[in-house]
Amino acid sequence: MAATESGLSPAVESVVPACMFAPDPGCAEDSPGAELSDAGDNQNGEAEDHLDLTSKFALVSPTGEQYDCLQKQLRERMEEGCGETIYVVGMGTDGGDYGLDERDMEASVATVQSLCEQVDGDLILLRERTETAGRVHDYLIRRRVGEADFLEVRVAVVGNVDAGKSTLLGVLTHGELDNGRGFARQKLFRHKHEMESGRTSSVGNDILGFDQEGQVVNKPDNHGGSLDWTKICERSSKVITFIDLAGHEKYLKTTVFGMTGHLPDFCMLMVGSNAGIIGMTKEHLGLALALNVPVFVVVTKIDMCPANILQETLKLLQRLLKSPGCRKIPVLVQNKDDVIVTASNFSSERMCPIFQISNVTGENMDLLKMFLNLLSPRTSYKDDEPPEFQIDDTYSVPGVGTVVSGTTLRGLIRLNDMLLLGPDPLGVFIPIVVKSIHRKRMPVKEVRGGQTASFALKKIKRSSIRKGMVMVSSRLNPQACWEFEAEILVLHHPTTIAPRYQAMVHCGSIRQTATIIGMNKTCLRTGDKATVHFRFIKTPEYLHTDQRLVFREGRTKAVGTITKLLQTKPLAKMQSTKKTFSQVEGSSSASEEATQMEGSPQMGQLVETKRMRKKKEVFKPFKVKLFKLLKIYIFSSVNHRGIKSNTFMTVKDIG
Ligand SMILES: Nc1nc2c(ncn2[C@@H]2O[C@H](COP(=O)(O)OP(=O)(O)OP(=O)(O)O)[C@@H](O)[C@H]2O)c(=O)[nH]1
Ligand SMILES: [Mg+2]
Repeated sequence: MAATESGLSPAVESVVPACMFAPDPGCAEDSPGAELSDAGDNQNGEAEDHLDLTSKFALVSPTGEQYDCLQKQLRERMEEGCGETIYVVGMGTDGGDYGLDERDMEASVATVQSLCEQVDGDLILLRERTETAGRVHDYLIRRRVGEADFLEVRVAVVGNVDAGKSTLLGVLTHGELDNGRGFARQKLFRHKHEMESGRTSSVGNDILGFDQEGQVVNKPDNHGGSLDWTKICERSSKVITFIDLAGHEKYLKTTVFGMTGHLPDFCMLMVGSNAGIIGMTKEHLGLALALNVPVFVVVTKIDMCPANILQETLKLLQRLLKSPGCRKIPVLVQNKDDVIVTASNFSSERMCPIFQISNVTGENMDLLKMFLNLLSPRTSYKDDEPPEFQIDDTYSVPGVGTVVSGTTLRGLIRLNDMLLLGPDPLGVFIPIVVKSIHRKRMPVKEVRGGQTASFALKKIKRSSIRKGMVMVSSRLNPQACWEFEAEILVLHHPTTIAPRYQAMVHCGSIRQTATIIGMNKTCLRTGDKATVHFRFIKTPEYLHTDQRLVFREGRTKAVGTITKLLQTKPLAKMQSTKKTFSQVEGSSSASEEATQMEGSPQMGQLVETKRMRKKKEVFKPFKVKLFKLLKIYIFSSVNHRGIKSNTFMTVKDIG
């Protein structure tokens, strides 16, 4: 388990072995009633001092009262882990030796089994080991879900170009090894040019399903080699959605969008062992850190990398992870025990597990799969909150109409629910009915917080929806926002940032250029922190305070948090002509009125219709002229070809 055992060179020995995180009798609480330490979070026997649940014998024959406490404790932990938790039998936090004899173990397991039934969960044995005083068992307790339900975990895959991101996803999801020449990645590409160049340029998606026992359920279709997402979801109790991102610098904007807009729970940073920490590796790691997404590292291509180069890469990697900018604890994962220890401590965010794999030979792939199966979503959601859905893509589906895809940020959305869609360029939200819901291409009746989904919408054109828009409950009385204040930290800028500086703001699925209107300092340099007043240049957006944002342009990068939402009206100078401005201003205040009328979407629609009518009136004469000119052009071009010679109009005919 330790690095030295694996024969690594002394340089790599300083990468922390996973066993360091295994609970240590010496660090257990002195008093039974003391608060649990971080390391002990995932063990049984915490708190409840008067019942002494900290003892390893607590599960052997609990009294009625103790049983109720254990059950309550398990429920809370399942809640925290969004439906699952790792439970250790045979270990207490009272400082005693670990391990139980056979009889006590049997009795304890029976208790856990009965606790599991109470919380409607399944008990899955992860590992058995022998400690000083006997046996210790590690179990995964996972809540049972119906056929149409599954736990969803999103993992963003980042790393420099050619690190093997798409290849690894191809190998994991399609169960076929790579040939080292781009075979496995082909299934992940969305565009023809990606197929031709081998380079990912868009945000790709693929899923990996695990059944209740932790076995992969993905079975590609024998003919086309494509995956049947519906079948995978039906058989799975947990589905990992991979967000395959582009490694090339020229697609950085898309990669940042993938990280902010697709709300990943975790980030898998890929490093080619032979190439090392090059190109976009640090950039992507910095992005994950800025967005507070826990990172694990996968070092690929170990089949073709000389041992000394691999050691060098690992050495540089751990130096980078430990650096003051990252403050992570790199942990080398080399066996199943390491996987369990790292997975149960991973949410602490400071630990950074490192896997070394080969997509060609499949080495260590089982460890990575086991780790993925043990990852739990990071946030739990309540169904009674007013629903909010963030749009990250739109489609036009023949026979269905406009479809939007994105993530449910909170609440519960049901079929035929009416939500407010917006904001449009004037900051208006319009009522819209959810016609059908698909989750991972599977038709469902409802989606809840933390789940990605696509909705077919009624009576709306795809062109009127853009990424970054939201669909929210009318209870929220949504307001569009042109300006906001944020606390930002400049990670990099070659010179100084001053008011009127413009850069791209990424915030959730919002991606729009914003201007700095003011700040609490005269100028900003690399490393500076400030409160900055921003204004979007094109359209108002739906924002929240406390949302994380990334502000970037070329090599300039700043990260921050929104602290205040400001003015909701468009500025006069944003409009191009005086005439249209007066039209727009009139309508904008009307639209604002509409959005302010809580729970009256019909009224919003009415104002919207009036506004549209006014606009139509203004443009009518232009439209007529344009149409006539077009007619002349068509007739004349027809005439040129000598098809019809005497029917075309002249300019005089327009009148
Ligand atoms: N020998 C060997 N080759 C690998 C391995 N993983 C990936 N490759 C090869 O490396 C090349 C690049 O892999 P990709 O999966 O396209 O890399 P990527 O990280 O997705 O690259 P971008 O999408 O451009 O960012 C392909 O030719 C793969 O066949 C591995 O473990 N061993
Ligand atoms: Mg790729």
